[in-house]
Amino acid sequence: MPTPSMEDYIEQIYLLIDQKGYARASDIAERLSVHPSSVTKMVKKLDEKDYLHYEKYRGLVLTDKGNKIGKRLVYRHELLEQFLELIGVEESNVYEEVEGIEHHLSWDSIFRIGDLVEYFQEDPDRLKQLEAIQSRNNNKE
Ligand SMILES: [Mn+2]
Repeated sequence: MPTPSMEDYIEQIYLLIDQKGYARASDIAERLSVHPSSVTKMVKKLDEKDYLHYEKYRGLVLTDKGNKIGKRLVYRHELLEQFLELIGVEESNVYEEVEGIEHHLSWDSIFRIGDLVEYFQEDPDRLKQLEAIQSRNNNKE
């Protein structure tokens, strides 16, 4: 199991390769707001654990194992964003909040939240009922 910090790196490397076709150390450093030397260190660690390797012309390449986990981490992040937005969390806070909680939930909880998102998406009336409760509670605050 990757540590939370390893998860952040795998997630960003997966996204960079998906979006740009490659993941440069400087891009990874920027996205994670870390020093490039930290990236070098972590890349070495991820290589040792067989999540990725470095190829001369392609740069960083995720292994099958790294790719599989990367995909799941991106799904988890996107699901949690969707969930917080759905329940009405202030949009400008959503990204940071997800970064804070994503590593601390079990996959069981993630999939159960997935069920709940589906529950609300399946029938817009359910969301209206939730919104009615929220405006009632807001009036009390
Ligand atoms: Mn994330």
